[in-house]
Amino acid sequence: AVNDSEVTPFSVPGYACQRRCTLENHNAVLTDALSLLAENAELSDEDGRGVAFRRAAAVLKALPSAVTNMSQLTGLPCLGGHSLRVIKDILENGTSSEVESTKESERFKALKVLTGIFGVGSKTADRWIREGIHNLQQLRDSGQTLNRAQQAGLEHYDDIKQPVSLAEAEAIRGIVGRAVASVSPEAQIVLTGGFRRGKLTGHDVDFLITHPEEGSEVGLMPKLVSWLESRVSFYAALLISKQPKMIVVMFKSIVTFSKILLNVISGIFLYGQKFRAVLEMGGRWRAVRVDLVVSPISQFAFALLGWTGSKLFERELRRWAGHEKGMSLSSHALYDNKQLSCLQGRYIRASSEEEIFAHLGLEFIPPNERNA
Ligand code: TTP
Ligand code: MN
Ligand code: MN
Ligand code: MN
Repeated sequence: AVNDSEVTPFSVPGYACQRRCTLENHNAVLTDALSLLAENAELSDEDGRGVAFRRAAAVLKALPSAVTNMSQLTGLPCLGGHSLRVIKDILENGTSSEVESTKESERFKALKVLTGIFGVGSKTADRWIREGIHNLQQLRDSGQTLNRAQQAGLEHYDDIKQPVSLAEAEAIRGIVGRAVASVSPEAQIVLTGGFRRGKLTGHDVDFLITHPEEGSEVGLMPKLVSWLESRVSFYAALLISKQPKMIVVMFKSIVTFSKILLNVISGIFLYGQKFRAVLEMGGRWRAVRVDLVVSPISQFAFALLGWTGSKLFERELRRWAGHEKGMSLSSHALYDNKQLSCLQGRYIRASSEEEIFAHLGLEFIPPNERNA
């Protein structure tokens, strides 16, 4: 007789933003395999294929138990023929030949190593590979011109590859928090990204900074950066007393950019700032990637939702907004494309994540269940 669980198909909604997905994953072998194929597609500039594998992996992550039989997958969304073949291969043989051969391929290995350098994307890595550069030593020997971010990325490669712990993230919150308080006493700082979703490690630490008074956040980022840059040794000393193994020795700004959106009719200025830095910490010195974002309070809920992730959850929220609601969601605003009468009315205000979900007609999903 066939076991009940083997014939009862699973059922999940079509969009990841409709699903509650904690860090508990009953199908890690399958989702690791699909994630690797997604990564390979993304590194090969095949974003469509990458998203398809990510969506398939997210469906499996959301299942309440391990898949043991293909018949359980009948009717599940986002599982295309390719993903189903990979799943079948693993259920029948323990591994997928496609995944194993991808993992072992020289091209994939080279793309992973080279794009693992902060500041190096798949296009640059691909160019280098075509010039015969497959590893860090070959890159160093090649005499390629590297920009400032890439130089720092290469110099701190091993550190940046090493996951950041929650304890390190909290320590960095302490440093950045004190810096923020010094340049703007009322400003607030929130840990976002994977740590807000309950992860215990991350590839970086993400912070969102805002000020309770609209407009007072303007100019905060450059002040914050120069404050940190000018007081590095002071902070090193301060931190040693609290966290013996972690000393801030240097703080470098690597990339800055700002986005400006202008709503002409209402005169509301929508803008945001994102700042990426390499925070070098020592004892044993180590470099940690830190992403800082400054948001005006009027956009704070959108920024918080947009920077908490996961990446797929965010993508699915935007897809839901566009396809199901005729709205545009970003980390700055929610815009109703159907409101044609009055331009001002198209922007939908929200002061909390709960309100944004409600505007989108979605059940609120708390951060720790956004691990799609
Ligand atoms: P990441 O820091 O890349 O991812 P993470 O924190 O989920 O994972 P890890 O623990 O490995 O660091 O991105 C955090 C969120 O920020 C993610 O949902 C994507 C989002 N984001 C960007 O990365 N770039 C952007 O420009 C915007 C608007 C959002
Ligand atoms: Mn479970
Ligand atoms: Mn992160
Ligand atoms: Mn980040």
